[in-house]
Parts: sequence; structure tokens; C-alpha cells
Amino acid sequence: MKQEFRDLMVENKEEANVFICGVPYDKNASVGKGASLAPDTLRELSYDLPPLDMVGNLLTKVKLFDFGNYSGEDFSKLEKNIHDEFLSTNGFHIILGGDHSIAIASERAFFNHAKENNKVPVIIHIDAHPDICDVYHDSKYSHACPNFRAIEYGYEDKNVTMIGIRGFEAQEIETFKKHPSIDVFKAIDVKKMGVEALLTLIVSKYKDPKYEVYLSYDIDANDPAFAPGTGTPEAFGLSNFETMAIVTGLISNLNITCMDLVEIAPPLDVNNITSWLGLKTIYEIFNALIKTNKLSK
Ligand SMILES: [Mn+2]
Repeated sequence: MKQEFRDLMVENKEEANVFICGVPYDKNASVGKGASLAPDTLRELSYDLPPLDMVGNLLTKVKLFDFGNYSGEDFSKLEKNIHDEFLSTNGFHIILGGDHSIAIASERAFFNHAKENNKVPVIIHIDAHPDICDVYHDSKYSHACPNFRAIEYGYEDKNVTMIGIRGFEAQEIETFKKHPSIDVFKAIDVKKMGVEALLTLIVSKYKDPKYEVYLSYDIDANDPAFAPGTGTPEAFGLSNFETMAIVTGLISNLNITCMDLVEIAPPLDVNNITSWLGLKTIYEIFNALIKTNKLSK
């Protein structure tokens, strides 16, 4: 029988050390829709992916439990599901979006989860766009709004860091003037400084064990040449090697317990290459978790 994430799945959540869920919701995407199909597309493609990373390391120490899909139609219910069920498990957590608006709910759930652990919640946002609009297309829940909502909810400015940014709204420039403690590493900064220097800066900023970090990875951080299957493609982006090295470098060196992977839109894709990029990045993350002994069981 074909099975998603073959050889890595476990039957019950008590055995698991990595947890996934999907949020098949894209009604808050402003341009191209289709991200609602990403969770199931990634699961289907994983049927054909052996449990090995790109240099041949076996990944079977990962014991994966899939919570299935949570509805994104009601954000307070989604927040409650992620807080009460998904994040109540002990291990690494991956939320498959969906458009980026789902992070409004998951970042609220994570905020409360971290506070209950007596940790300081941090967001690291990897994206072409800052997503820090107060209102976009008459909505406070657009996929252009999650970072504005997060700061409004209680995340401190200095505990929101952005990477890969290159497409702004005018209102976002004004917001940054009012919130100068938000670190923004634009795509061009990453190209100039290199990934190693970037990682050194961000790891030194959040390595204290008092922090618990949420990583939000919008696939449009990658250049559209690498990731065309997304609703808001933005030229002058990062390469696959750069995003993989950033994501795995952060996960290896920081207390990151939850991440999302959003804005993969299979109907807009070419030969599933954007979905494959997401999936292959998840497998590199698995290897990083194993290598750095971050798996609890
Ligand atoms: Mn985004």
C-alpha cells in the first residue's frame, strides 16, 4: 500500500517525535489562489520519496505523526486546534499551508504556548514580503497582514526577524519606521553578506534558552525561477541552496519547535517543482533534527 512519508509514519502520536498538520485554506491570498491544495499534494508526492536526505543519510529516526487537515475557515477555532491539540505534543511541528494568513492563527497559538512554557516567543519570517500590512484589500486577515497582527497580539518588535524581503507595500515602509527594532534582512542583504554571516547574526540574537522560536517559511522567498508555483511570485529571490541552508541552519542552532510552510500553490506550479522543493526542504530539516539530537525519542 502506498503511504505518505513512507517509512517515517507512526500509528499513534505517543510514539512520534515530529508532527505535521495541514491547513488547506487560501481565501486570504490576494493574487493567485491554489495554496489550499498544497497539504494533500505534498502528502501525495511523498509516496515516491525515499526516507533519505540529499547526501544519503537515512532519516528513519524521524517518527512522524500526521494530524490531518485543520479547517482554516474559522481562525479562532484553528488557533484553538493548533494550541490545544497540535502544539500539546512534544517534538518538532510542521504546519503545511495554505496561504500565509493561516499564520495569524498559528502564531497566536504559538505565542500562548511559549508563554505557558515561560519562554519568550520569537517569529523568524522567511518571505519575499514583510506581510506587515495593518489592512490589505479591506481585510485585517489578508495574507499580507500576519506580522502586523502578531505584533498587535503581543510579540515584541525585537523578537520578529525577517529574511528574504524584496516586495513592499508603501504602508509597510511607514510601519517599519514606527518599529525600528524589527530586523529585516532583505534578499539583497542575504546575497551580499552570505548565508553564514546571516546565520551567525540571527543565532547570536536568539540562542539564549529563554527564547522559543516559530519559523514561518513562505515559499516565495525563493526566486520564482526555483519556485514558480506560488500566488505572488517576486523576482530577485533566494536560491534553493540558500533557503535550505538558512532553514536548516536556524533549526540546528535555535530552539525552534514549530514552523509553517506556506504559499505553495500546486495549480500554478510547473511539474510540481515548487511542491518538490518544499518536500525536499522538509527532508533536509529531518536530517538537521537528527544530526543535532533534537528529536526527543
Ligand atoms: Mn508571506
